[in-house]
Amino acid sequence: MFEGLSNRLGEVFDRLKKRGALSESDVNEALREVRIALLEADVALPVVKDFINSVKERAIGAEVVKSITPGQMVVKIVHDHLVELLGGTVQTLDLVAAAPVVVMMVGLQGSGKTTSTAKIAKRLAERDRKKVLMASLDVARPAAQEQLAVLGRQVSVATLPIVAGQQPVEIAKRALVMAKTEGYDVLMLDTAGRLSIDDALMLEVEAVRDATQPAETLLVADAMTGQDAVNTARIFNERVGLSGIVLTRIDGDARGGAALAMRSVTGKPIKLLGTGEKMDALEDFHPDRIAGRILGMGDVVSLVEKAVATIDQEEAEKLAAKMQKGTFDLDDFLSQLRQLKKWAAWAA
Ligand SMILES: Nc1nc2c(ncn2[C@@H]2O[C@H](COP(=O)(O)OP(=O)(O)O)[C@@H](O)[C@H]2O)c(=O)[nH]1
Ligand SMILES: [Mg+2]
Repeated sequence: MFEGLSNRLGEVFDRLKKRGALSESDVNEALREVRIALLEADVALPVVKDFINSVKERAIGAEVVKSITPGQMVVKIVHDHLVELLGGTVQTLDLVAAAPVVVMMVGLQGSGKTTSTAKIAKRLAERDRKKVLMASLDVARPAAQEQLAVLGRQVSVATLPIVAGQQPVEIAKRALVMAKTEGYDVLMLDTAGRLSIDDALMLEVEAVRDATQPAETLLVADAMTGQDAVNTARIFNERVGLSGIVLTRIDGDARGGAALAMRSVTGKPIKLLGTGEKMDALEDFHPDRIAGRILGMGDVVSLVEKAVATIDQEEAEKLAAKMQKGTFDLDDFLSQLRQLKKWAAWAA
């Protein structure tokens, strides 16, 4: 995914890179293209507006470091804002709680809940050496519980024995008892989905939540469904309260908009990506890598970072020399303050 956006922005920035100085109208022109690209990538309009406005604020009148072009500077500013929009840093599962730690998986039917449950369980068991129990609460589809049991055998993770006729909350409570008495570290609950959001689904998920107090409530959303996935995330977050999002099928040709909008619409981080049907097709969500992929310009970004670091280093050395000679004056002090302000702005 993300290729359309990357190509589109590539053309814009190629044009900018050929220019020496960057006027306000250049910035506006570039950002008009960015705006269209983001909308075409299926990013919600309010998200796009906020993004463009904050980039504009920084781009116009931003000091252009010597040895790079204004266009490269704009690329870096757009990149940094994309990273922010995507959540800043990697957010991992937070399983610091009394065992058994409950992880509840929610989402629409077919979004990849059962698959992701098994993938996460496999990773926790193999990489983090956790003792994991999985339980399917999906009584709506006849073979759903058996599907999880099959995956459990495949990844060597225990599943709760199936008792015919039990309802989701009963199953969840039984799973919790088994997890406690048999010393499991993590209990993963794979809830039932629906084709679309309805009240019965929400009530069921709320009841399971209240009965098990999950440390993590992860929404599993299909990236291919674009704006619908964003709406699903918003509603689940309002009704159930999410701690994170697992975005699946990013191996498909989905537009990147869902990933971009998810975070700002729900305020909740994307924690994991589903990258295929295999049990190890699971990745951490790295905002900087995704932003790099969207822009397709990682080389420019690192070039600017190096240029900024070099300038800062030169300035610092000059000042150090002055201080040694005792010629450090108020102007120097001011330039130090400016430097600090600049760093603060980059870091913000
Ligand atoms: N290509 C791809 N397929 C996926 C991914 N995650 C799940 N699937 C497939 O999507 C289908 C539905 O997944 P499932 O876990 O049963 O969805 P559930 O109804 O939410 O439990 C299955 O055929 C999975 O193999 C993914 O990240 N990439
Ligand atoms: Mg399922």
